[in-house]
Parts: sequence; structure tokens; C-alpha cells
Amino acid sequence: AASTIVHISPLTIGSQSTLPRLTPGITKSVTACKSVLIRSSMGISVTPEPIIRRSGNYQPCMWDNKFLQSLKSDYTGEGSKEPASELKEVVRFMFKNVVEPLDQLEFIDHLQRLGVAYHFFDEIERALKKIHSDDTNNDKWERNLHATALRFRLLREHGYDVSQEDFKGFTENERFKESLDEDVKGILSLYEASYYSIEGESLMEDACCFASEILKERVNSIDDVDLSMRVKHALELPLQWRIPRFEARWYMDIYERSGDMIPEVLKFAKLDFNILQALNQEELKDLSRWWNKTSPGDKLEFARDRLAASFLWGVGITSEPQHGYCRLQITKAIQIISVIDDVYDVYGTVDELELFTKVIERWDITAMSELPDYMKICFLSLYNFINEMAFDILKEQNVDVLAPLRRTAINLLKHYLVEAQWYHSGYKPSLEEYLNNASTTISGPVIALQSYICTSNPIKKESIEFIEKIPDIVRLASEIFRLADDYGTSSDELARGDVPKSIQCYMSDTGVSEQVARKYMKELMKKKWAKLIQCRYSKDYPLSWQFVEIILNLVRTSHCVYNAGNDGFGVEDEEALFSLFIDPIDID
Ligand code: LA6
Ligand code: MN
Ligand code: MN
Ligand code: MN
Ligand code: MN
Repeated sequence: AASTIVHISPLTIGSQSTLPRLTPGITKSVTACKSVLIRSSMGISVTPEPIIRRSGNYQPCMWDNKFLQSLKSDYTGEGSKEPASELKEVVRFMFKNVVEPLDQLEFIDHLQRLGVAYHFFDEIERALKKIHSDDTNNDKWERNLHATALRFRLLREHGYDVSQEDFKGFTENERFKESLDEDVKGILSLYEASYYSIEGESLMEDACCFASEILKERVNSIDDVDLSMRVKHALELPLQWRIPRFEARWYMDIYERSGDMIPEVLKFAKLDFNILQALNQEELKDLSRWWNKTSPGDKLEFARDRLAASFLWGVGITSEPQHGYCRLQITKAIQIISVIDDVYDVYGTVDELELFTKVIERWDITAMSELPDYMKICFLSLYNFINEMAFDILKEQNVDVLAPLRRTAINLLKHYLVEAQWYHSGYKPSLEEYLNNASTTISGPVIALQSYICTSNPIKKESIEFIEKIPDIVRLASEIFRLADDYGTSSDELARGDVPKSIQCYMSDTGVSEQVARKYMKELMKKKWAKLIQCRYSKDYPLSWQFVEIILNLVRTSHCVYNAGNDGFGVEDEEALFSLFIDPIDID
């Protein structure tokens, strides 16, 4: 149909174009767009109505190609690798000389929080195995809440069978409970441990409520400045929900001032951080060259240009040096998907989106000619990206992964279409119906499959089939990812015009206020986490521990990006991105 297209570019929205957030001005154009569609679908429209297009109204990207290519680190090459590997041996030696179980646990905790535990995998497993088999049924453990909680948390984290009964002594003895009141350090450890509990461990659930209440009460009256910082940090997000690598940057400053700080350990952690950062910078350069030629640029002005923020997800999922390929591919996937998501969310008309989805489903390059120009570029970038990944794997491992990669991508867009149809018809789903669809549109299943493919060698056909069927672990991870995203982005999305997200669905299901709904979502995420980590403990779980960790990291990244309640992806957090990827840590 012939129609006039009116582009609303960010610049026409007046002074608000300089703001990163969306403006109510856009909602008006939504209404205009809708009335056009309704009328034409009823066949009443005779004169071509202008299609008024919305824009995501996003800020330009933070780092352009020129800036990224100019990065130079002092930590590439042999110059820093040698001192690092010497220091590593020193730390390994020190670790071996720690004998007391509690000291060992604390040593491990430091290594993990400093982000260097991956260097000492065997030592850590050996120490934990011993601690697990040791008898704890003695006074020393039973009287030390911090020690008991740390033991529980680390053993659980590493897959050992530990029981919540370990805490019975603390929870059943009222007199002890009173004296606990003063033990902030112990309660903090209990709080962190409680996030490692699984569904149905009511003792741990109670412990979590009890611990967070006391910590909230105490947080502003703790004399020890660092302990108070730790408590604040923990209340913001528990350790279980944090990305180890992002945590490392924060923890180094705390560790530096702590009484049991070991200079060699600190120095090694700093050096390792800077070396990984230099590696990440090389990856960013690669990605930026790719994006520089792939980016639709001014052709799709309405969409997000978020290479740095997308890379944050790549690093969040896996930061180990050997997984560079996975970081590259996940970053590309998220950058491409977020452009297409903006097409479905804000720019495309329902007719166009239906056509686009059909063309994608055919996965036929010749069908591209049926699309409007702006959609051709979306189609081809996704098509090329998926095909290239399949090509890489075919060349590398002689395994054909094209069909599953293609199917999950198609499935994502089919679910995008459902949301777009709901929005344009004014349909309001219940929370359950919404989540059923939205746990796919958050892209969890796509990222899960792609990260399995990019980190596994050999790739197993059974594993691919298993992941593609969306097992509990992928579904739960995707649901939490979705809830976290909605927690951060739905205010902007609703202002822009969008389907009601989880918070709004729950509000209309129950009639509660937004504040109550938000609180409910936090609880719901916690409940789903308890189920999520339960998945990994079942005996013959067919996915590797390492891959499950990647799935958990995906969820953790979403907490880190969206926890503050705003869109930490659409509006890049400059300070965080600079400290992770650009500024090295000072080493004296
Ligand atoms: C979500 O965007 C986003 F930007 C992510 C980085 C998550 C993974 C990538 C996707 C889904 P938004 P929506 C693009 O909040 O429209 O716009 O599903 O996703 O809520
Ligand atoms: Mn481990
Ligand atoms: Mn969106
Ligand atoms: Mn969307
Ligand atoms: Mn969102």
C-alpha cells in the first residue's frame, strides 16, 4: 500500500534529544500509529495514512571505532606474563601452606572474590574435598557462624553435598540467637550462604529473612567502615547474583585494607586483572572493526548502537581467557538482536513485522527481496551472523550446527511478533501468559545455545538437542533474566509504548501498586534462583558444570545491569565500563 512515511528522528523531539531517557512526547506518536492500523484493518481507510514511526531515542554509542582502535595497554605480551606466572607460583605455594580449614576457606574466598580462582582450580578442589570429608561435628564449627556459613557456601558452590542442618545449632538455640545479634560478620556470611540454598530448605529461607532484616537494621550503625561497605554491597546484591569479574574490581580495594591481606595475592590479582583487561581490549578492537562494517549506522537511527554494553554481556557470561570466541559471538548476537528487538518494539508496523517473521522463517536469501529496505539489512546481518558461526564450527570441529542455531533464532523472532501483536491490538496478558512468551523474547535460549556451541569442544549432539528443548535450567534462567530486564527497563518501555511487562501484568492480575509489584518480582527472582541452582545438583545432569556456570552468569549479568531499576543496557554505565575495560588498576 502506498503510504507516506514520517520519520521521527531523535532530533525532532526538541531539547529532550540530549537526554538518554525516553520522553512522553513519543507516546503521542504511538496513538497516531495505532489508529492508522485499526482503521486500515477494518477496511475503512481510503486515503493512505502516514505511518508515524517511533524511535528508541537512544544516545549514540559511547566508544566509537577510532577510540577503541587507539587503546594501548602495557599489559599485553611477555612483559607482564612472566612476572604474573612467577607471582602465581608464590600464591600457589602460600595456599599450600595454609593448614587450618577456616583459613583455607577464607583463602579460597579471597581468591574467588579477587577473580583469580580459575588459576587454582585443582588446589581449591583438593582443599574443599578434604574440608568436606572432615568432621565438623565439633564445638569449633558449631560456635562460629561465619565459619559454618562460609563452609556451607563454598562447598555448595563447588557441588558438594552439604546440609542446611549444619545451621541447626544457631537457629534452634534462642540464647545463642540473641548473642548472634552482635555478630555482624557471621550474619553477613549467613546471608550470603542462604542464596545457595535450594527449593524447600525452609531453615535457610528463614535464615535469609532473619539475616537480611538484621543487616538492614544495622547497616548504618556499623563502626567498621569496611564491614559496613560489605554489608551495603551484599544487601544491594548477594554474591551468588554477582559476576565474579565485576566483583573483583570492587573487592580489590576492600581486600587491600583488610587485616589478613597478603601483598603477593593482591598484586597477583591486580596484574591478572590488567592482563585480562588487555585481552578484552584486543577483543573489543576486533568487535569494533566488525561493527564498523556491519552496523546499519544512519539507516536504522531508531535502534541501539551498543557494542560496549553488549560486550559487557559477553564478558559477564565468561571471562576466562580461552573463551574469547564465545565473548565475540555473544557480543555480536546481542548487538544484532537488540537492533531487531527495536524493530519489533518501536519501529516496524504489524504488517511489516509479520512479513519479516515469515521471511526469517523461510531462511531463504532470495526471499529477502520481499522486505522493505530497512528490514533487509536486519535480515542479512542476522542471516550472515548465524551462517558464519555455523561455518566456523564446521571448519573447526566438522560438526553441523546450522539447523539448531537457525531454529532458535527463528523462534526468538516468532515470539517477538507475539509481543508486537499484543501491543498493537492492546491485548493485556496475565503474568503467566506473558512470562511464557517473554522467557523466549529475552533471548536466554538463543544465548544458552550459542554459548554452549562457542565454548564446547567436542560439541555433543545430545547436549545441543537437550539445550534446544529448553530444559528447566534454561527456562528458569531465562525467566529470571526476563524479570530482571523488566525490573530495569519497563518504565522506559511503557513510556515509549510497549506491551505490559511483568510488573504491569502482575499489577493488573492482582490490583497491587507498582511498589508492591516490584517487591514481589524480587521475591519471585529469589524463588526461581532456588529452583535454578537445584537443577545442577541432580545426579546425572547432562550439562557440564562449566556450562551451567555460563548460564548462571547470564542471569548474574542481568542482575548487575538492571538491579538499580533502570535500563543499564540502553543507557550505558560509563563509569563501570571504563573501570572494567579501559582503565588499568595501579600497581606499585
Ligand atoms: C534487552 O533489551 C537487552 F538489551 C539485552 C541486552 C538483553 C539481551 C538482548 C536482547 C533481548 P530490551 P525487551 C535484545 O529491554 O524488548 O529492549 O525484550 O528487551 O524487553
Ligand atoms: Mn569450581
Ligand atoms: Mn526492547
Ligand atoms: Mn522487545
Ligand atoms: Mn526490556
